[in-house]
Amino acid sequence: MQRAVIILRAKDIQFEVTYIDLREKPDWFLEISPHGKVPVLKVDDDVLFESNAIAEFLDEVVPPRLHPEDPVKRARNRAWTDFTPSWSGAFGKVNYAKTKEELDEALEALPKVLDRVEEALVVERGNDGPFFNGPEICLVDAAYAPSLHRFMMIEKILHTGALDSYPKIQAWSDALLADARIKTSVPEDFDEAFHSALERRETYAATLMESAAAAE
Ligand SMILES: N[C@@H](CCC(=O)N[C@@H](CS)C(=O)NCC(=O)O)C(=O)O
Repeated sequence: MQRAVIILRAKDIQFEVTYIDLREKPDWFLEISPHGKVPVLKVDDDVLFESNAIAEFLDEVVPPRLHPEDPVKRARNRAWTDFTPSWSGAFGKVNYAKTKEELDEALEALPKVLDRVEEALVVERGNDGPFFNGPEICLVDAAYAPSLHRFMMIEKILHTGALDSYPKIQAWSDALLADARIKTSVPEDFDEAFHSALERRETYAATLMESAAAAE
């Protein structure tokens, strides 16, 4: 959902957003979402689903173009967007680890994705950024920002230092999270909702949050 909202904001498109309680999906949502998943985008009477399809649609119909004009660069951007399930899966294992052991295991696996993206930021870009392709935000930024956003929140609790040896990713993350289009891509109660999800999922991060609160 956040990724679609970032793109809508980057293109200054007027929209209304309805957040869905995924534990209690309303019937009207299940009727329009073929896989019962978010996001879906309703455009007049048409319903689009799957983040990649929605992103590509928005980029085709509303300027400014967020994809590179060069077809080779565009294909490589698409390839890096296709890598996001591996990327967000690896971060998800850190965020939602239930025990210290699970956390350590997840942190040990994280360099597998971090190494590849750090290298991509060096090799693909050839400039100082701050975004994936350079000075302008692009669809790859919109795809990676949600995981970085959640991880930086987790980092305030876990202090893993996982990005310390990845200066390009750290700088990219800083630029993304400082950007108004990304800052305003989540609901106002996002921090609270994320922390509640950590508690509900009985994560290791939630136990640290509880200990910190008890010590205050
Ligand atoms: N491949 C889909 C994945 C969407 C997806 O997994 N959405 C999650 C939330 S991030 C969801 O709706 N989960 C609810 C469920 O699976 O029941 C996309 O990129 O749009």
